[in-house]
Amino acid sequence: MRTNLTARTTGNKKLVAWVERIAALCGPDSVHWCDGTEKEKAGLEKILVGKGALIPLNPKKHPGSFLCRSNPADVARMEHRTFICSEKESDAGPTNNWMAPAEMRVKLEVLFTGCMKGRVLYVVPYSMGPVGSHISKIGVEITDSPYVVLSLRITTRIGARVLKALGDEGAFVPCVHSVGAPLAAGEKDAVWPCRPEDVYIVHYPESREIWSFGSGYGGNALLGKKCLALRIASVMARDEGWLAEHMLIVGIEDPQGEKTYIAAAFPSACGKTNLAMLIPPNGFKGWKVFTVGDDIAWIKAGPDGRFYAVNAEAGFFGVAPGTSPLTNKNAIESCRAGAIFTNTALTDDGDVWWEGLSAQAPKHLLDWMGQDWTPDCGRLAAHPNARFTAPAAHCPCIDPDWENPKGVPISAFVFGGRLSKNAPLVYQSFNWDHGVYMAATAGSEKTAAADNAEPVRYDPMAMLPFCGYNMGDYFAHWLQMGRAVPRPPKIFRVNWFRKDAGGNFVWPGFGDNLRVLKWIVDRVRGRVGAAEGPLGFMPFYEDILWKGLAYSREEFAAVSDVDAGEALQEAEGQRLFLDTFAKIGKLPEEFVHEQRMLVLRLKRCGAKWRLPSGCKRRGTALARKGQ
Ligand code: O2Y
Ligand code: MN
Repeated sequence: MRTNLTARTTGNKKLVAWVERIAALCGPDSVHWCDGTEKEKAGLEKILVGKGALIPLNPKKHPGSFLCRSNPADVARMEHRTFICSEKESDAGPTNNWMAPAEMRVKLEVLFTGCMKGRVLYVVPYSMGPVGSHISKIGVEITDSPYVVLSLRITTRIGARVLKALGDEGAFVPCVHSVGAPLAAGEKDAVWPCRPEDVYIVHYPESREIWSFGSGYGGNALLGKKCLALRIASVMARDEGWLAEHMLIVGIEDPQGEKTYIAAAFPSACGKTNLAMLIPPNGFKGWKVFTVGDDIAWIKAGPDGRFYAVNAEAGFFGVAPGTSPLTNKNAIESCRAGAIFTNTALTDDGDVWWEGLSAQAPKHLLDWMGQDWTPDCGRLAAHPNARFTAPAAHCPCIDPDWENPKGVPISAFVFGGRLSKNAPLVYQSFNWDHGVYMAATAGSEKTAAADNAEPVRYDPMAMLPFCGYNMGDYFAHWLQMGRAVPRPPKIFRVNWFRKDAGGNFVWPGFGDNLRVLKWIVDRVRGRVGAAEGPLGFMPFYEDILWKGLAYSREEFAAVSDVDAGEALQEAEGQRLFLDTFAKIGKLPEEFVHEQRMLVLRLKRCGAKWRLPSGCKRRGTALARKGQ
């Protein structure tokens, strides 16, 4: 077997022995240790362009960028094929797929034997978090997909500098990935090799290993992202006393130059990347918003007792459809150069296009499957999960401290979802435990709900598909984390998606969400008071900066008022959801208490809780309530 470097490239004996073992199992034609250089990148691009897997885009529109079309059966994360193989089933918990590790290892041994025949085995050392940061971790992904190598090169830090940071004795998370399509001698390769019928995304939390077979797409194959940075890291975080969260990190700077960092968790389809790159609305002269990360935050207590967060990633893997210069100019700019687009459409002049990019679709395109497409053909041009992979460093609003190895200090945690009824625009928890309860009962309405029986898909901390251990223990870990530091961040819930009886959104969203974030900043800085509602502390109309937006007191009431009957029904939904954990003895007692208090407050507040009028003069509300 050929290898481009001798094992002496790294003195890490464990790493070398592991690579040799996996190479012997998978039987590739050669082994390539990735150094992360431009030369290596150019070589991989040449291979992929040569076989038609990457289409170079018009260099005037997107210099150094490519379009890639996946197999139509391999277009998204596959939760039903994702497993947490802990020794005990109870350690995976009721929200994960589990299989006994010994049983899974037998299955994988069969699948991986000879699976890289005819291919190159790439060894990709990568760092999640800034190289060398005390919050960062090193992973090494073995993959037979050059597309994965190029994508990891954007979304993480790879190569020689990572091997150097690893050193001879450093620990790494071993990640094995194969598209599962060995090639017989002389056999022509598929443009997107994969084996969708045999996909396995497997995590062994005790030995901290990841194995992925059969898919080349996104979270299934870029193992640093959901697999390491969330599922395995959540286990590490539990054991080591930190938090690995599905959160964006955003810095808000006021006109005086004072910056406040917020970490926010949302389930998919809630505009997380848009919030991370928000452009201040009219009326916010002098305000600036900076992006630290759009998807994954690793958070540790600092020496001053505050929580500090790093973005675990180095790039964005954002949903393309719906992203436009109007909805997210910064994302569009981030992927202008050096980007990989997957499953978007291709214009006749070598540009990419997707639904929502422009008001008018081009007259002719090649769709995400390479078929001729016209606006009247009745098909989508881009796949709904089409993605752009772009370096975070290209984001015009990237925070100057986004690679600070110390992380950035977090003042508030925000949890959201997509809820059309009753859930208010914003409220703050009464205390840490109440905030953790609010986070654990966040969720989104099921998009295709056929009935009203269970309209909310609860997604605690937006971690349902990503928590690598029993979610009941995860709740306890969160409760404990707040006690471990003297000044834990304040906790808020938001909902941008409330609708009126006619089905229209009652909050403008996008840049105007800064009005809510500003209130959050004012709360954590002790500048404004709040009304004590049944769900939490709520903003007075007077304490929101309305400049540049005509939004009446009545309209604000329509996003803030709480219908007690509906909220009690929702509380019952929460109780039923949490009962899953109560039944296995994993529901924290604090949650039972919070649940009781919530019901009690709702029963005492009358049929409808209405936001009281605050004081006309700014800041005086502080003296009234909530401090
Ligand atoms: O379909 C995929 O593989 C991507 S899923 C994803 C990608 C970027 C950020 N977040 C997510 C997610 O599912 O939360
Ligand atoms: Mn995500």
